[in-house]
Amino acid sequence: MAQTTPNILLIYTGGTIGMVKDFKTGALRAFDFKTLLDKIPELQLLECNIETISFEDPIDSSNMNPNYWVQIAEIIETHYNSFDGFVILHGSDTMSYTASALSFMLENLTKPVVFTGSQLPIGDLRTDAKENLITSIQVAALQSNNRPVIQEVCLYFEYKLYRANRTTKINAEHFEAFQSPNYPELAQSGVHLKVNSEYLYKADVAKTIRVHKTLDTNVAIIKLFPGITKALLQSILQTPNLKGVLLETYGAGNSTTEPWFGNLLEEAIAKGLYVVNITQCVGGSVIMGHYETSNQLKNIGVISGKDLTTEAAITKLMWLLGEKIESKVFKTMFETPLRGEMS
Ligand code: ASN
Repeated sequence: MAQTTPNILLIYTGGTIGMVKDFKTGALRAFDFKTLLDKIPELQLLECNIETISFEDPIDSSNMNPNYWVQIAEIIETHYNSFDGFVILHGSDTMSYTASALSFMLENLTKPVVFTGSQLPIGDLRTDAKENLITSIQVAALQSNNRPVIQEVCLYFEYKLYRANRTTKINAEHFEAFQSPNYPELAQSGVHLKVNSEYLYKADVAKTIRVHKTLDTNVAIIKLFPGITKALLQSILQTPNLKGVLLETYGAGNSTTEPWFGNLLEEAIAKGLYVVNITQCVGGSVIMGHYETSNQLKNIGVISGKDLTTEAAITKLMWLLGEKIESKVFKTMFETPLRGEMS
């Protein structure tokens, strides 16, 4: 079968990657993405057609929020049939949150959506932006029998391609800023681009894409620490309209067994609050009931977040709440892998 040239849409949302240094003043300023191909001539060597769309006001990703996630999802939805792959340029700080959210929002995705960014601006002499950008485009353009090789939301950074909803930012300075602690890399970039096909998400190509745009932000993350007070937990649980809580527990999902702690959670769950148990550990999984210190959580109906990252857990919670999933199936649905986000 003759190979057609892939069409790639590059969506610029902001972040360090899109900045250039003004060599006279030394100041960093946003880059005009319309002239991207002139500024990075190497892109013309890639065997694909590239078009770009930029947020009107690019943002530092610390200002990201679900309204912007919907904006990105809508850009992909509008252009879904005209492009073979999408590359999203995003600040690294909250990239794992946005990319995890998009993995849930884009149901039946059969094309690559590759998030990337950089630690140094694209105009910096020692920048990591060029390699990240060029390889991300190559990954998005990979085809086999005129079908995209990657059919999921992923994140490319410093020579590694990860499943997006398995990633977390682990370093504020190193070029290797991300990690996927509980799932293997999807590809490595060296002299060759090595795709680990056995770990790729197997999309059902017969289904059509469905874009979900309602996210409920009435959620909270409570990180346990030795000495956490009843007053603190009580005040968080009394937040008006609170519908879901991520409890960041110790180790394999363990918490204090002081009665006030379990009682407050039990009361809140009885009133309809969803409480999800995820671990503070970078790697590994929650196994409620493994220790006595997690038995009470299991018995009062706490949901197991298993080996979800915080980023995937909070966005899955916002999304399932937004979908208004019935309470009797909410726990089962949360505990089921829906986009390869949990083991
Ligand atoms: N603060 C920047 C951002 O997340 C950091 C970066 O992109 N490296 O937008």
